[in-house]
Amino acid sequence: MSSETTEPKPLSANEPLKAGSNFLRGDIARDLADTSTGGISEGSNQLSKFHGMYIQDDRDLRNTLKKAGREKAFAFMLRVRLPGGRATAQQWLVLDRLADEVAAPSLRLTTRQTFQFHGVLKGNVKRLVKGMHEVLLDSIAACGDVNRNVMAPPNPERSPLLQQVYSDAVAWSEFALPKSRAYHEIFLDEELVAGGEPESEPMYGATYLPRKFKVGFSLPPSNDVDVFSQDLGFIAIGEGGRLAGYNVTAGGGMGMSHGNAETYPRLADVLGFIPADKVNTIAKAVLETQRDYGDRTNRKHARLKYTIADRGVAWFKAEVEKRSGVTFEPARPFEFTKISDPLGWQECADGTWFYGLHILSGRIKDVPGCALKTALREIAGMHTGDFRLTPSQNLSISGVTAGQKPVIEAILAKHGITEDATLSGLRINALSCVALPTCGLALAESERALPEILEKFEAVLDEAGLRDDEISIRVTGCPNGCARPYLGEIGLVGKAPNKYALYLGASYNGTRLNRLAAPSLTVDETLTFLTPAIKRYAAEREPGEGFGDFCDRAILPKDATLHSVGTVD
Ligand code: SRM
Ligand code: SF4
Repeated sequence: MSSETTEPKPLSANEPLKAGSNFLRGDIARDLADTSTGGISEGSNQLSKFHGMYIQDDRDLRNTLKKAGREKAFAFMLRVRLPGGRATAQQWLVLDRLADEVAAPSLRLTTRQTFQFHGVLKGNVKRLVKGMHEVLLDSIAACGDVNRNVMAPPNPERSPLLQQVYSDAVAWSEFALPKSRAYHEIFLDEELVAGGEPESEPMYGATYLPRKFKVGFSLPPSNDVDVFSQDLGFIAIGEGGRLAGYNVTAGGGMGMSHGNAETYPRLADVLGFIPADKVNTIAKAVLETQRDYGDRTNRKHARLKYTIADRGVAWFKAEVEKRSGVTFEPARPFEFTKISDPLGWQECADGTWFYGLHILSGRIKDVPGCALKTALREIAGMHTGDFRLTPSQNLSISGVTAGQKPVIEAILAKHGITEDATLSGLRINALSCVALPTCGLALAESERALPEILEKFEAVLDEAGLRDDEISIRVTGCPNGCARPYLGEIGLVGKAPNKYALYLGASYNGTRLNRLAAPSLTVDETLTFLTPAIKRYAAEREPGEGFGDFCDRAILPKDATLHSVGTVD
């Protein structure tokens, strides 16, 4: 037998780093205190991710600074932990103020229902964390090889069933928090308790997970959280208005690399049904299976989706059942019909109202003619309810009484926020990731290109009489998939400056991935490519047929390798 086949592959560099970090401390405190540079060491950067932040540099300034022989314009991105995307009005006010005082003054709502700060200078990081702590917010485990921000439908008071789903999502988020006190020591100056018990991570272990781990809860008919893109998903099953339990899904994920067939987006498999009180038991068994079997030698092959694809769903399901002591029942029937957020005023089951506000790319800032950040600050100042961040980077102003509605309307109008009634179906269903200038992995523009992309596409759709048709478009600056582009009926995935791979043919409801239609097009070439397809769609579609379904049926060549949602019994 040759030695190549028997020698174990070396662990990826992050593994010894985690093992030797004393539960995520490493040299972070030392590096933060070092005023000779705006950056931190690579090891500290990797470990900082577990505390919800990492260092970036302003890519717009890179070349100029390099030519001038100066250090990169380093600054931290910090992501808040916000299960189900819920923030109180008081928390909003504090985050808004902190954005002005210690960060780039905008706030960014993410595709996983939380806030990101950008442009936080090293010397301001602790001030930001302390400011958040005062209103009971933290950024623990918002990045890193741990359970990430847990997603859930954003407006629980729409029904008692949704409230239960939201509570289950929050309960898992709390359950899965790392036990290490490193965050409190490093960023909040918490003293070590002398003679205390040595620290341990009973669930994660000292090396945490092989990779990030994402959990989402959904309630049909809405698949707003894109449950099949999650490592672990819970599809709520209601019976007679009560929560009967959940269908469990596992093995979803979006990330891939261009030209590397060993990486791919994958939709989760449906494992079966469990009663609602078994959520944490099952989630822990899934997480621990991935902890023990996930690939720690190759970070591009380390997500749960590859563990399941390599070992088989049947093996995985049996392993989870063995570890949890829970036997999956056959999956219960469910149907997803929509993904978009309700916009404008919506009445809830408890008699309150919420206002669904469309926010392009989730960017909250003031621009001439539209002072969104100021308007939301004013609303937070009078609001007795709270705010809900949605999986589509939008915002619900929730828990509004009938008497407060005109006040909120007046504030929005005063600051120029009036567009919702005229939004095209494409714009309502558009997502984009951050990309340039902050994301170090971006190959092309995304958020900054989206307005132009939408205007150009809207012109074609208008001409075809399709302005109000809900067509989902998702744009990312690279193939990592942060705006879940492989579930967009139209997906534009950055390859190089103004070059995008075009993906088509996903189902609108997030149950079928799209496929590569053209490997590298400029935005204008994309339009040239799509215009005939859009015209044909307008003329030839079957009743109720979505654009993605039409492309799948009539535009794209048939592809036997197409991934779509599957069930194991
Ligand atoms: Fe993401 C990395 C932004 C949701 C897949 N993502 C990054 C980083 C941190 C870049 C980096 O590692 O250097 C980006 C920071 C950009 C910036 O300047 O802010 C980044 N991801 C985002 C956000 C902010 C996009 C947005 O515009 O909203 C989202 C924050 C979510 C949150 O609040 O936690 C975001 N990222 C996602 C999603 C969507 C989701 O989770 O529902 C995905 C696809 C789902 C998945 O994970 O499979 C996603 N991000 C990735 C990947 C690819 C992971 C993989 O398995 O291959 C990376 C790169 C990596 O991890 O190496 C990445
Ligand atoms: Fe950055 Fe790529 Fe994620 Fe966009 S998809 S935020 S470019 S990592």
